[in-house]
Amino acid sequence: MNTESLEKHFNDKIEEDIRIEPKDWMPEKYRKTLIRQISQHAHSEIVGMLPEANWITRAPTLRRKAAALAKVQDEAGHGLYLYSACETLGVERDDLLADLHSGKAKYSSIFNYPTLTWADMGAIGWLVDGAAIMNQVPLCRASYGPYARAMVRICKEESFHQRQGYEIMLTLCKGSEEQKNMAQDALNRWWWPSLMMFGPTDKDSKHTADSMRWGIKRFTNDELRQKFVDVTVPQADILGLTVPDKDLKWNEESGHYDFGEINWEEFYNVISGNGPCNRERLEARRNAHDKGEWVREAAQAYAEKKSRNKAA
Ligand code: FAQ
Repeated sequence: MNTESLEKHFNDKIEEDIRIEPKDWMPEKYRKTLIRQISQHAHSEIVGMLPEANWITRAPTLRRKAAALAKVQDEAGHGLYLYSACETLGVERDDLLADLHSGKAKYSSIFNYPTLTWADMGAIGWLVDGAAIMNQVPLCRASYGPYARAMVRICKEESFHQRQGYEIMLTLCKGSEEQKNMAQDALNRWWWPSLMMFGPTDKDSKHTADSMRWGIKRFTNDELRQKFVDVTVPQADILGLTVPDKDLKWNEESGHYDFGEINWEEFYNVISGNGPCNRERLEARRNAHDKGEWVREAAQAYAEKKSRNKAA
């Protein structure tokens, strides 16, 4: 088949919602977009372990400690499924990691904010995992098979994380005045960065049009952000907390909440490497990678020995 008919075959499959698989022909731009999005997503899961890992040793009870440990381990697993999905597109994991460690590759803006109190564990689960699920459930229907399949399992685990985060918030809000204030303070600090997770406005998004056409993204950044606000505001009401947005108002006509303007200058500052914790996060990742070298070498030596024994 020539390029034109290969392209037609690809477009027909997209049109009919038939999954694209690793060995299928795909346009170079589609492949590059997937590598960019999936690797950024994988890096986000791996860097996303750091803010919460900060609280494992200080969790208030054994039950909370066990849940925090399990959550952080889940995130490591998500990163690994996503790196594997990305490798099916013909890239090497070492190269992807090198791009993360050099600061070339992006990861979610949200993980560049500090976790100052235990209530931040609740706010991250409730808001950050909540935003992640809103964005990721539609990715279970992404046109690229390995990505969509990885997302199914990830979403199941993220929804558990969201619920345990909300339960932490609920416990704090039913506790002492000091605990409730801690919960409000965490909401104040995490609300706007959570809205930024959905990316630039549709007007400013570079990749949305192509990604929607190819069935990678099923909703635009603004559509998902609006859905998140609509489901999360009533959850804040149940907690008895105030969303830190003076312009937030139910709009009878549209059937959605109107909300205030996001600080886009802050967003672009964070994604260009100048957020409150960017340097600290990259430093921690580089250190962990260097310290893990002996583990990778041992695993490699073991795999080589096994295959030699098999061949003998
Ligand atoms: N942070 O043209 P668009 C999690 C970049 S959840 C940093 O709109 P696109 C779970 C974007 O990459 C978090 N960069 O791009 C968890 C592009 O840069 P480039 C991860 C951002 O791809 C929970 C440029 O701005 N989730 O980890 C952000 O169409 C709790 C222009 O943007 C995913 O990655 C941002 N917030 O839409 C773990 C989901 N937003 O490459 C631990 C999959 C945009 O041109 C604890 N990804 N940029 O230089 C997506 O759905 C999309 O990639 C979007 C961005 C929606 C993030």
